[in-house]
Amino acid sequence: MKTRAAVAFAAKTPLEIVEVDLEGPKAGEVLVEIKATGVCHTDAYTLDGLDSEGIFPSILGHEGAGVVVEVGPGVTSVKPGDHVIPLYTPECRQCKSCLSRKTNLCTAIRGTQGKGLMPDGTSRFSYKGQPIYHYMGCSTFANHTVLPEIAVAKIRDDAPFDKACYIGCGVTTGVGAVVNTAGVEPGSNVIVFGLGGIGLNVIQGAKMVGANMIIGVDINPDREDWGRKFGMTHFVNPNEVSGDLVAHLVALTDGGADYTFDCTGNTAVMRTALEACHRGWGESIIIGVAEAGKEIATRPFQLVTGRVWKGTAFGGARGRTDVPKIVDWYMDGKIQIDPMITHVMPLEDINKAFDLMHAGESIRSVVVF
Ligand code: NAD
Ligand code: AHE
Ligand code: ZN
Repeated sequence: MKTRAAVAFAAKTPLEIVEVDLEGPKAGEVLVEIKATGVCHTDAYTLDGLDSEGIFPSILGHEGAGVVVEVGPGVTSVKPGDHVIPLYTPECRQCKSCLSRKTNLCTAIRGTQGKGLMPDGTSRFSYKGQPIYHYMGCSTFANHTVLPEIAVAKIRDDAPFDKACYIGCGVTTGVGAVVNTAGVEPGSNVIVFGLGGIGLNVIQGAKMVGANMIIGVDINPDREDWGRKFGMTHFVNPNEVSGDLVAHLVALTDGGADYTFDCTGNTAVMRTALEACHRGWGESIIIGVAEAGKEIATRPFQLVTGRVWKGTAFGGARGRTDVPKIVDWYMDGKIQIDPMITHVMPLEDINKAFDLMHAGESIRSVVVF
């Protein structure tokens, strides 16, 4: 079939809207009509050529929601008409990682996914006879995409696509980092670095679980109002702190935070986040994705004295199990999504979403098909 897609033909080049060819689903795969997709900073990082796994030409996008149109042989868990969210972290429930119960990082198809291919080692997309690579196993910047059955979460029919799509990455990552990865307890003091599409969801997750101080740190002063909307109690703009930022945050939290979260992808910020943790028990969670070649550093003494450095992908969520529950949280009013979606646009305008993000003017842009 033909479908409309925003294709990344090369790094550092605007996406081009073209009609691509899409092969139907093979065994164990499903064809999904994407109704809406968010644009996450990770899409920008790959388009900017900063992802060591970035491959071109490809169809980016990993924060979508849509409807199953067709299923391949052997598919049992979804059927045509089901509403689904594509999962860049699948959940096969059979691999060593899924069975361990210690991680959400299913390994069933990670090898081919990282090469921009379906599990059989081929692409379903092509343009003028040349293959176009998949991205993060999702490629939601296409009106139709093919996904392995283990990489779709079936969700309730009454959840609006243009909001539910955000649960495909940003909401689940931020709220999940608090609930699943850190396990923030009521009364904890929390510092969130970077108040964008992910950080604001960390803030609302921290508020939901009853954190005490929720300190937001951002170099964009406009983010103060945004943070306060979702439960932030204190705001720190590093550019307005005279002296050492770590010392300032440690003083503000009477010895350091119980939990800190990096939502910037900046390795210098990651160090600050670790060192702003309380001696003896503070935990710092890395959410941000750093540019290829970047490394983190700190004095080992920071860990010897009890601080813990952790990371999280997709908020530690097991997609097929947890995503439908997060959709329920949204539909029941336990978490907010609508105010964070600052811009909605047709596919033709998708490059504006990247411009708005880089200018610090959007929290989330959503493309509707
Ligand atoms: P965003 O652009 O919406 O937000 C980033 C925020 O960080 C902005 O508010 C910006 O002003 C702020 N910031 C930048 N530099 C800063 C600094 N030095 N100090 C303080 N604040 C600073 O991006 P996003 O969509 O929220 O994504 C955030 C990061 O999380 C990205 O690196 C993205 O790739 C990553 N991410 C990771 C996962 C995961 O599963 N681990 C999932 C989604 C996104
Ligand atoms: N490909 C990059 C790493 C990118 C990365 O860490 N991605 C996160 C999701 S970001 C969503 O916005 C992730 O899920 N990581 C686990 C995984 O298996 O990819 C690189 O550095 O090579
Ligand atoms: Zn993302």
